[in-house]
Amino acid sequence: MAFEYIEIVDPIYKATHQEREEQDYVLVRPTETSMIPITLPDWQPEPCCLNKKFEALAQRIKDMDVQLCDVWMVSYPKSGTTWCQEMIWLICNDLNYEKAAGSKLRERFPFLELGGLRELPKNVDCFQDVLSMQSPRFIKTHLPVAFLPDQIWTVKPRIIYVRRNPKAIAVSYYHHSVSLHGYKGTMEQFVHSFINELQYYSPYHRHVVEYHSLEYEDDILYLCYEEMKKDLKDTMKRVCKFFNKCYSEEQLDTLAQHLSFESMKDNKSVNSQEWVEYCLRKTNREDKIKDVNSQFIRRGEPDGWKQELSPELSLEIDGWTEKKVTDPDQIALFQYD
Ligand code: PPS
Repeated sequence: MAFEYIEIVDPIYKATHQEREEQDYVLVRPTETSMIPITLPDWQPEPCCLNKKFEALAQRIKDMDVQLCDVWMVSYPKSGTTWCQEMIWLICNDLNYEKAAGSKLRERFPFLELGGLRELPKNVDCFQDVLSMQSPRFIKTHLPVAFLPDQIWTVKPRIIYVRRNPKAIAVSYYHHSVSLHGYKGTMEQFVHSFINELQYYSPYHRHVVEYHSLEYEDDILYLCYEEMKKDLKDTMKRVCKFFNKCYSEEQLDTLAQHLSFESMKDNKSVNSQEWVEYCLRKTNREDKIKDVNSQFIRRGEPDGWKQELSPELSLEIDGWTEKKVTDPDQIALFQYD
């Protein structure tokens, strides 16, 4: 077995997660990691918080065929993945806005392990969608390094990794969990379970550090949500260079407009709003459909967390980062203020 499954006994988890729609959280520890080209000394992957459903997918993902022309978009949840997916897909597809509008982002760029996290509608099988896609395949995953297919490390397709301020992630992830997972706890309880590494895909810092410690030559591109907010065109140009694509300034301006928060929010092909509505209806919370915080493309601000996170919780997140990240080379990955 390449994975070990560990029951969660933490009382915070017990107190707040039992009322979730999905209760079967579990810690998963990869045990076969010799192929992974990671530069961290004495590295061992930590157990990752996932759902028991993932057991049916874990080995299939590990053993899946990888293609050189695959494009793998990787992130910890709520880091700006959807924003990057739309940017990458358009840059790689000759800015074909018509084709983009004609099919949902989740079909153009499926979420590999979604079926291993939650119950999906009967006709949806995201893993199969990836396997049946025509090349080049665009694949979204939140999985940590040690869960990726073994063939990644020999075939070496392009990987794009995006990171975001953990305080912004905490707030965004809380609202996501309320609307999509029926989370019943408070923001404070949520942040505490995030700090205790008991949200899906936690531990957060290890996720970021491991991807930034790969020996993967020039085939990985690192992006940052806050840098995209500051200068989207600069990030777009880096992505174009990574994929050997060349567009005029005018074309890039049009793309920047297409990727703006306001435009993405109104774009049914990318905003996953029907998925949020499906989850709210399933749990008899139709009244929440119009709430600002139920919108998948919700607030889109780098500093929005300042209005939602108490100073105490903000300090707790700082203390958590200081405890988890002591290597001076890694500290910069978590400096946002
Ligand atoms: S997920 O569910 O993990 O795939 O979510 P992810 O796409 O990674 O992150 C969602 C947050 O990204 C914000 N977002 C944007 N911000 C700025 N500009 C654009 N165009 C944009 N598109 C998505 C989205 O609003 C979520 O952040 P919050 O802070 O909740 O608004």
